Amino acid sequence: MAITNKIENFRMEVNPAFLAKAEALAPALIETEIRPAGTVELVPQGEDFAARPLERGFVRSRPLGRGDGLCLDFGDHWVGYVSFTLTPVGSPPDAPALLRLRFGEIPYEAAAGLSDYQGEVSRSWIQEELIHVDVLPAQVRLPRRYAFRYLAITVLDTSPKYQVVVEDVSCRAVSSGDRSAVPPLKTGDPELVRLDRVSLKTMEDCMQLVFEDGPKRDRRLWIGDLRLQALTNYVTFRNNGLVKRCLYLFAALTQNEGRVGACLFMEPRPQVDDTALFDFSLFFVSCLHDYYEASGDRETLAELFPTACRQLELALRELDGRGVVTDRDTWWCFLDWGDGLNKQAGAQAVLIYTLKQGAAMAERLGDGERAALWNERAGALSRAALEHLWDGELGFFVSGAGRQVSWASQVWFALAGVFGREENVRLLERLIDQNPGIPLATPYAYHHLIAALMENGLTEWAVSIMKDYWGGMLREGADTFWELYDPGDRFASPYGSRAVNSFCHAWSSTPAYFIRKYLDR
Ligand code: RAM
Repeated sequence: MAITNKIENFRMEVNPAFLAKAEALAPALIETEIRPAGTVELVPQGEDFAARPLERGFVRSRPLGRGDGLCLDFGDHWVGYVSFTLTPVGSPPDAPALLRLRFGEIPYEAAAGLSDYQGEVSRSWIQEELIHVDVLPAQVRLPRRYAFRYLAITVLDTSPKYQVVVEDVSCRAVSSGDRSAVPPLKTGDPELVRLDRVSLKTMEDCMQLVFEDGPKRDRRLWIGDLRLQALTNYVTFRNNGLVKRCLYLFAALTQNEGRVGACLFMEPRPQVDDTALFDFSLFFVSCLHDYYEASGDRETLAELFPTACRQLELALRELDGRGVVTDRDTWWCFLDWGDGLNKQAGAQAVLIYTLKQGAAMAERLGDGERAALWNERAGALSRAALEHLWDGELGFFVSGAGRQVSWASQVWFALAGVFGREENVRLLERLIDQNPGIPLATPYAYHHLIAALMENGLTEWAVSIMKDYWGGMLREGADTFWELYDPGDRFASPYGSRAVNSFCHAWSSTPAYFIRKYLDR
């Protein structure tokens, strides 16, 4: 299925006053100069590569001629701008130097680069450059921002008469996440400490002028990702201004009829993409609800509440005669990247979940009429779900014409609170016990499983799954958490190639949220 759901006759609706508020909240980027920690050798391991340490520290390379190279290790994941000096040795340079640079968040990317790329999303995301340096010595300043730990430099050619030395390599790392704002952890559990540390690094590298989803790809503001980043932010970096800015951006730049788009681009000017996703538009409601709960900022709540209500109204238009969200066979709702996942049941649950949040916000604003309306709709949708999507014999919610049973549907219904706690617990226990149908594919979807378990008091399971799943990435050497992790398949990708997966993806940083919200005592 094409990863696009372009809305028809798309046009952007702009609210200049909201846009101005968002612009006024643009954060300053904190810059840190990072030097390579050493050099590594990229060693093949089956189809994958590992980084084997060579030398610690790096000052300058030996003279490099045609076909020579080295791989620098910056010691951790960074997002920033790289520069280095290229000095000729031998005869006066009688030809340009031609270099190939491969940046990698993981060793595989630094080793494979563009070669053999067969994926579905653009190969232009792969961080590989060919550069000519005409005049030597030269200070090379790369104009692009990279997300990486490894930099493999290969000299494709100099000339038989001279070689080059690479020296003074530096990365100007950027982030709007201020580490000094992060409260210290209390727990002494070493696994939780590690999960928290890597979550923070993931968050930090995704905190730029907005909350980016991933600094390698797509480098933009997706609202589904924002929701989880914001939750983590409230208990870590505590940059509420950045969340507020993102909320105003989404409200300022909507699609036709005031629909909040799935994502925004910030350059060359802020604009909404033409992709619409049912759950993502509704997550404006959640983001605003959670922002108010964390900040108590009533002025923002009052100003943006109409945008939230608009998302609920638009979603309610999608109900069929039974009060169930109409299924479609396009990429109309996200939920997860699971292969063949049917979205109908999950979408229904997200709508119930956000209607309840809409009602809670209306109550906070003293708008009893609206609160009653959204509560009434949540009740009607819950009854319709129990009548048409709940299969009592199976003990699971089913989705779509094929009555598909998936983890995502059960998890979202547990979060939507259609049942009381006891029944929720039984549903989640049955789910884990029977392991039916379509599994969860991404840390984003696992977040919702952990949230459902935590909220229903199944803390031990929540912790054990979190340690197992996110811990699995750590055991595979993750410096930051990944967009997609399948413990059984390192090469899994929703995009047809792992080379374009993001290995620093903010939606995966929620262990810090769970640890700090539920476990840090
Ligand atoms: C991908 C990104 C992003 C996600 C969307 C739905 O492009 O991984 O994080 O929100 O899909």
